[in-house]
Amino acid sequence: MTHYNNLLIEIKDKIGYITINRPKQLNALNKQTIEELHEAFKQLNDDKQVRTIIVTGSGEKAFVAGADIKEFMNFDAVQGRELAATGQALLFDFVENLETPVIAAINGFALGGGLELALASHIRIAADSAKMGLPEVSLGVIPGYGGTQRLAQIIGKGRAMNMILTADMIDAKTALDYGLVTELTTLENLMETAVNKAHRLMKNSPQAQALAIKAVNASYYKDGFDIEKKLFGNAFTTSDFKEGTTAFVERRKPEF
Ligand code: DAK
Repeated sequence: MTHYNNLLIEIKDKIGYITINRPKQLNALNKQTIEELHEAFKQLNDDKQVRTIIVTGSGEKAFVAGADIKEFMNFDAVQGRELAATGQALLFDFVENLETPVIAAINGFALGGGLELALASHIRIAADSAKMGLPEVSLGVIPGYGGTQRLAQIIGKGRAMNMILTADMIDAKTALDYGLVTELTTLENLMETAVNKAHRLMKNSPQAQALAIKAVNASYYKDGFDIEKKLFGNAFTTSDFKEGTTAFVERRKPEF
């Protein structure tokens, strides 16, 4: 099996496990992790022994606390736009359109790109201690990995607008009320709950499930994803982006 620096991979009882393993950075997605995730999802999807994939974060604190702010803070508009497009193709669109069902087991903070990864997954289960949000506008940028589209698709435009414009996190109970996740459990029982769900899925036809994923997704492809990429790139030219990301690194509140 391929060696990964930032992921742990395991296959057991027809379930493929992907654990994002950068706990010191709260599993933030840097470029290398996104590339490794692409490889891992591809490898597990191509392995016909694997019938369901569970993705989670290592440690007790975070699923994924977003894209790696320290990495993207110096990007310009062209880099921002390109990286958004590459990231979506490699990971977010890729996962959404995978033939093998993907369960996101949200064990803690799922923020920005982290929530976007969960949104691209087919089923979301969370620990009752988890917190979710799209804090991008607090950094002077917008969700660039499909969040403006998929969040609204899943929880409705009004709630999505509220979450995106306030940049506030919601707790797990609210996420369940919103239908952002379909099941809550304790952190201790999270993996067991995800495994039970995987076994439930595996009773059904994988070929039909692959077709169903395609069919459900088909009704959601509109220009929105392309417009998001373009506007995301534009955000990198603003003074607010510079201020927002610099304030994060300097551990102070941004002044917009
Ligand atoms: N990136 C890099 N490092 C991060 C990080 C992140 N997103 N989140 C946390 N860390 C690091 C912290 O800097 C800290 O590192 P050290 O200072 O120890 O070296 C360590 O993880 C522990 O974090 P805290 O000390 O902050 O832990 P707390 O418990 O106090 O707070 C927190 C937990 C989750 C509330 C806080 O860490 C936090 O607010 N994190 C940032 C959340 C966030 O704003 N995430 C980014 C959302 S924006 C792009 C495409 C998409 C995007 C960007 C670019 N391109 C294509 C270019 C998407 C952007 C986003 O995801």
